[in-house]
Amino acid sequence: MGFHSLENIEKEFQTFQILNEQGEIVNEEEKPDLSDDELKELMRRMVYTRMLDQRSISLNRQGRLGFYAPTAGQEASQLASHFALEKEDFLLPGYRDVPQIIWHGLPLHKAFLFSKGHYEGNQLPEDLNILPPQIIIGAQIIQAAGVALGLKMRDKKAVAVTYTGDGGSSQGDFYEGINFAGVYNVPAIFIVQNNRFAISVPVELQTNAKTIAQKAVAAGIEGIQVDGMDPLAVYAVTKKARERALNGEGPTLIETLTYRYGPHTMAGDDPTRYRTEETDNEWEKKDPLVRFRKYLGSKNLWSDEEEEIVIEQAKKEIKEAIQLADKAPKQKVTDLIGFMFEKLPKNLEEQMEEYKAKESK
Ligand SMILES: Cc1ncc(C[n+]2csc(CCOP(=O)(O)OP(=O)(O)O)c2C)c(N)n1
Ligand SMILES: [Mg+2]
Repeated sequence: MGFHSLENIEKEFQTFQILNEQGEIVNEEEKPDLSDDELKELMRRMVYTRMLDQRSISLNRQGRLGFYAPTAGQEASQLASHFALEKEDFLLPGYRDVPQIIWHGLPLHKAFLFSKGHYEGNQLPEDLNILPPQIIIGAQIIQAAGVALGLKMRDKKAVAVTYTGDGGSSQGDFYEGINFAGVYNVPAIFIVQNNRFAISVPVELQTNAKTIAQKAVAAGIEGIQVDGMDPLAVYAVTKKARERALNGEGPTLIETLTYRYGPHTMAGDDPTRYRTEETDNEWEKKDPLVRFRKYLGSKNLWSDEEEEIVIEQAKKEIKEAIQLADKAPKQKVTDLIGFMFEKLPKNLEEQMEEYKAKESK
């Protein structure tokens, strides 16, 4: 009667890997065609971003940053996928995906202003194809389908790429978004970073699906599960998904198996209450930086000295950016209202007058 097809489908979704935990190539055939300089650049970005994460956490603790969702552990998932994209591609990030938009071109001080809840943090350079990080879980999936449809209708050689988490893939918006992306055969890439938890809820408690990648089947689109701690594998699948999209072959759902070492956000959750030290250790052994360092080391492409230079540069730039963010003018309600509309509706006109009077005191 065909009732056992689920098992067959699940078998199709094996984790794709190129570089194992020891930094050895285990899948020569699929190894991406990256030059030595490109390999080093990807390593540089991961090291820089790990430092940015550490500094952001301490700046948050000092009260100099506001909202912050830690990223350590997810560097391959975030940066190797982004490394496969081009400037003309549109990014629709979630709140944890600030590194990707920084590497797409968002000035660091703007990222800090976003964290501080300052409106200048969401005023983006015109030529930068990004949307602000989405806080509503899953909402960016539908928007990505829409942006991709727009790209298709305008005949642009670009893709829309969105990121969400395992939790995000349980939202209605997720299914609606991938469904319509499939219907309209749009150039979209949906990246689900499965870090195994939605705040404290383990993935097993929010979906009965064995993989998130297999959710693509119901939408009639391609899906693949990849080792999200393996920079080469993440790069290769994203690159391929982009090529497919540009060839008119439609959207791809990529599930990256990854882990966040830190808390969900800096707002006070305590991971020790929902994760064991054992699991943390198990994932830290898979670390993308350690793995890539070993790989590049074996090719004589990376040294401690080079790493130190990147760390020092990151520290310097972070310091300058936070100083610049601190100098941003105090936010005014009149500006906030003013930015939103070319012509104010009646109720806001009244509020504008009220706040003009207050601010002039
Ligand atoms: C629609 C909606 N519901 C609930 C929340 C509260 N919330 C914020 S983050 C989060 C967990 C999301 O987990 P996941 O998608 O796995 O992403 P991760 O934080 O692990 O990167 C929840 C439930 C929200 N922001 N939006
Ligand atoms: Mg998650």
